[in-house]
Amino acid sequence: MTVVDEAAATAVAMRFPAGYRFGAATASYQIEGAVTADGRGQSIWDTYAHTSGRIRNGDTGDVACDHYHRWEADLDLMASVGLRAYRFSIAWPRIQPAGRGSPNAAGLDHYDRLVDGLLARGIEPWATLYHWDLPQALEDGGGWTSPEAVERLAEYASVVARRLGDRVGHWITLNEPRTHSLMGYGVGRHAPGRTGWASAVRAAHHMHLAHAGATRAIRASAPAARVGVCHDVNLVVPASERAEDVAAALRHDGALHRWFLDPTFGRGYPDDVAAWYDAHGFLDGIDVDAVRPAEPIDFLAVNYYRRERVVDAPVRDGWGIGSAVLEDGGERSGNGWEVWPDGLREVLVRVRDDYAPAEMAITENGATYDDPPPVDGTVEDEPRRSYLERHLHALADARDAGVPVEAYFVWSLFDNFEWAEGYTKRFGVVHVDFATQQRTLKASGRFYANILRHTRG
Ligand code: GCO
Repeated sequence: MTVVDEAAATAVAMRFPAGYRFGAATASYQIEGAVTADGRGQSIWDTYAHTSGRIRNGDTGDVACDHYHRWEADLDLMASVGLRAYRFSIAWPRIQPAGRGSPNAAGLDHYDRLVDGLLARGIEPWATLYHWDLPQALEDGGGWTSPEAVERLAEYASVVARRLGDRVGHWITLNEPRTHSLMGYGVGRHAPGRTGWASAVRAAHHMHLAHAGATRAIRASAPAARVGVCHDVNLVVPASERAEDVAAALRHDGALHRWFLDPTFGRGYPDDVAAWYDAHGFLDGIDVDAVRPAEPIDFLAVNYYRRERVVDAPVRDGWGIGSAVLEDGGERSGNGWEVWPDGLREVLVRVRDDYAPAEMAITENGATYDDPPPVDGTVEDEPRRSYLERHLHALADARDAGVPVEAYFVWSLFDNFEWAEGYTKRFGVVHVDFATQQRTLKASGRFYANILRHTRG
């Protein structure tokens, strides 16, 4: 740690109370590997990744970070960084290999040990029930476009909560239903690779209902649990003052954010987007009122990465909502996302003003960069360190403005399987050599550890 880094870490740390919940996040398919171990069933990501042409370089999550086997050493690493909380996801096909019925004991045992291992190291477990690895058997029956998925998620939730609910205090039902529905069931760039805006809207509809059912199921088994759902919220702004761009930005924000946030807070779907969808036939066969009786949440989990500058764009073949995001200009991270630290504050303030959640958490925030290779036991990833520093100041600004954001999780702990990008995009504060499985703390990770040291409770 250089003198400059030390001063920067102290400057961040002094803006947070002692013991503030600083953590890191991961997701099962992105890190676990061991896809056939101990009775795990197949997920839509196994199928998708093994379909030629889908993933960059033909990468798959077959091995990933091999975390399923290395979890103990990985927990030691988390403890050495000083993490106070860890957000992980549970692989549904390890628990119910075919997506239904009696659980696979070995799968439950794995997460049981993981949770105990976290608690033994003083790290608070935050469990995401579903981070996109749907059992393939359910997809074969229609996946998220079928109402069957709603019932299945509730059954799975109750199995898991019965086993872990006595020790896991924070539950996130779904990770980013927006991304999962649009990318997986709309543009086909994620598993299961289905296309059509109507199928995405239908999938999202069932995710809303499934979140409510899973929330009830968790509470029935773990009455003290705090339950939330995770939405990704970018800062959306019109790229110009032209009325067309302003209107496009409103539609864009409506389809990507309000379509998800409004039902979460019991408001049903937003009228403007519903009218657009209706006019395009995207709501055929959907009972829009079914999402109105929302299940209250204890906290809202928000993933924040970037700003989107939106322009008006033509709708082709009934596809989309007539918006496009500018792909150049401004500061960009390694996958082209615009880096806009103050957007973290703006998004939190906006969500607080519009929806007034009792509590919030940033459950993902981070960036990919073309890191240099490890040298002398470290990776000099100054751009990521700086990203982290600036976003943590924005988080402190939001807290200073009275936003009740009680935890922060960096995405991600490890370099991992970045979905369609395979292993080409590294998001970790820990470098992973995928040939040797060697872990190396990056400069950003040292910086984070230093902040954690200075905020020790
Ligand atoms: C997400 C995903 C992560 C991604 C990250 C970077 O929730 O979008 O949770 O799995 O890896 O966002 O793209």
